[in-house]
Amino acid sequence: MIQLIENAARHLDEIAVKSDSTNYTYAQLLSASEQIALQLLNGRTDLNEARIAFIVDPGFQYVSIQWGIWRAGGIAVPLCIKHPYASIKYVIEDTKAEAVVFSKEYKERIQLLFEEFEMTAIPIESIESKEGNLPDIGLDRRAMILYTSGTTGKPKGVVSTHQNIEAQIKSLVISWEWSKEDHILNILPLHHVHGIINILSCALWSGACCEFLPKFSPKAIFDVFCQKEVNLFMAVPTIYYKLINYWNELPTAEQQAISAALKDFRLMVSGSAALPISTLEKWRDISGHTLLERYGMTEMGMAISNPYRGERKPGYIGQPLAGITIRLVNEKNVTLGEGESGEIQVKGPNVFNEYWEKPEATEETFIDGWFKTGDIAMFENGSYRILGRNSVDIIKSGGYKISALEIEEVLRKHPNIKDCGVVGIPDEEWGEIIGASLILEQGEENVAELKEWLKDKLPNYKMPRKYIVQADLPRNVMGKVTKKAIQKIFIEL
Ligand code: MLC
Ligand code: AMP
Repeated sequence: MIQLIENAARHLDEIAVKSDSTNYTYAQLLSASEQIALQLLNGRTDLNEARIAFIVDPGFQYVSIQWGIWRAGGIAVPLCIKHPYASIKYVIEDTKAEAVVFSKEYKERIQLLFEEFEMTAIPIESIESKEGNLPDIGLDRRAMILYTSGTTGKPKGVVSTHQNIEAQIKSLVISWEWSKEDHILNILPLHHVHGIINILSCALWSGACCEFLPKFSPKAIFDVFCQKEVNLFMAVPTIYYKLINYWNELPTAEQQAISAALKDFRLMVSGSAALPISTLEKWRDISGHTLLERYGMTEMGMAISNPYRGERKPGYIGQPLAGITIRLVNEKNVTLGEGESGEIQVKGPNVFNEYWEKPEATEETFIDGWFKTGDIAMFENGSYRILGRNSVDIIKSGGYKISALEIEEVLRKHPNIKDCGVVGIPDEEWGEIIGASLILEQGEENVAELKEWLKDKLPNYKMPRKYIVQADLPRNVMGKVTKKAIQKIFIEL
C-alpha cells in the first residue's frame, strides 16, 4: 500500500496541485493517475518494477504520471527537461526503460529514442479512459531511480523503494510540521529529491497544495508570493541569492509589498548546498525569516536539519532528523567525538539500498551498514557544521551535483583537446562555478566554438564557465593531476 496515494482519498475535494493557472483536486489526481496506470499496464496485472521514463513540464501531468507509474507497480524514472538528447539517451540505456511518457513539447527531443531502442512511446495526450484493477504495491518494492553524479565517470542511478520514500517524507512532515493548510511554491527541477520529496511529496502527503511555475523567474515568484496564498518556500542558496538581487533593484513600494507578503510565511528552507551567512542575513532583512538550513542527499533524502522551533544557527546544518542516526568517522573509520572533523555516515529507513545495476559501487558506498556520504563535518555546540567534501572531483553549482570527471571525459573527445582538468571555483552566487584547464593539440581554441560543440553533449548547468589553456596540467610527484593547483590559478585570475 502506497500511503502517499492512500492519503489522497482523505482530501478528495481539496486542491492538490496548481499549475498553468488551473487548480486540480486530489480526486482529479487519483482519477488521472489511475488512467495512466491502466494505460501503462495495457492488460497486464502488474508492471513488476518495469522502468517507465517520463518527460513533461512540472505540474499536474508530472504528478499524475509519477503516481500512475507507482500505482501500476513500475519504477518511475523522471527525465530532466533541460537535458540534451545524449544525457536522456544515457538514462534510457542505463535503466532499460520499457516506455517513455512525454508531452508534445518534448516529442522532437526524444524522437530518436524510438528508432534506437525497442520501447513504447506514450504521448500523454493519447491516454484514454479505461477500466480495470490495479495491483497491490508492497513497501519494499523499488519505486524511483534518480541519477546522481559521483567520483567515477558517468552518473549512477539511485534506486529508492516506497519504504525509503515514505521514511524520507514522514521525517520532514513531522519535523517541519506540515499540515493540510499549507500551500507551497515549487520552482525546482523534478528529477532531484529537493523538488520531488521535500516539496511535492511532503505537500501531497499532508493534503496541502503544491503550486508550480513553468520556469525559474524572480518576478514570477514574487508575483505569486504577493497573492498571499503561498505560506511555504524551499530553494537552493543560488535561488535566494537571485531573489535578493532582484528585490534590491525594485522600487521601494514593490519591495515593501513583497516583504509584507513574506512576513506571513510559515517556513522558508534552504538546502542542497552550503548557505552563505551573507545570503541568510540579507534574506532575513528582506523577509523577516531566518532560513532553516538542512542537509541531504539523493541517496537518503534529508538527514540533518536545523529545528523548526528553536534556534537556527547560521553556518550550521543542525541535528539528525527523527529516525536517522549519524556518526562522524576518520579515514580509519573510527568514530569521532565533538570538535573533530570527519566523514558523515548515515543509517536509517530513509537510506537507499542500491545503485541501479552497480553492485560494486553500492558495496563501496556502505560500511557495516552505514552509508558513506563523502561529506566532511564537525559536531560542535550541539550542531553539525559542513566543512567540505572528501573529493575535489565533486562540484556543487546552483544546487546541482556535478562530476568533474564526467565533464573531462566529454572535453577529451574534442579533436583539439589533448587533456584537461575540470574544477569547481568558489562563487558567491552559484556556490561553485565550473572551470576547465585545457591542454591543446595545437594552436588556440575559440571558446564560443567550444561552447557550441558542447551544447548537445552536456546540459547547461554542467557547462564550464571559465577556461584556461596550459602547456601541461600541474601534477604531484606521483604524476597525479593536482586539482587544487588548477583551482588556485582560477581563483587568482
Ligand atoms: C546556469 N547559468 C550558470 C549556471 N547555470 N552560470 C554559472 N553556473 C551555473 N551552474 C547561467 C546560464 O548560462 C545563463 O546565462 C543563466 O545562468 C540562466 O541559465 P538557465 O539555464 O536558464 O538557468 P536558470 O533557469 O536561471 O537556473 C538557475 C537555477 C537552477 C538556480 C534556478 O540552477 C536550479 O534550478 N537549481 C536547483 C538544482 C536543484 O534542485 N538541486 C537539488 C539537487 S538534490 P546567460 O548569460 O545565458 O543568461 C540535492 C539534495 C539536497 O542536492 O540536499 O537537496
Ligand atoms: P545530491 O547528490 O545532488 O543529492 O547532492 C547532495 C550533496 O549536496 C551532499 O552530499 C552535500 O555535499 C550537498 N549539500 C546538501 N545540503 C547541503 C547543505 N545544507 N550544506 C552543504 N552542502 C549540502
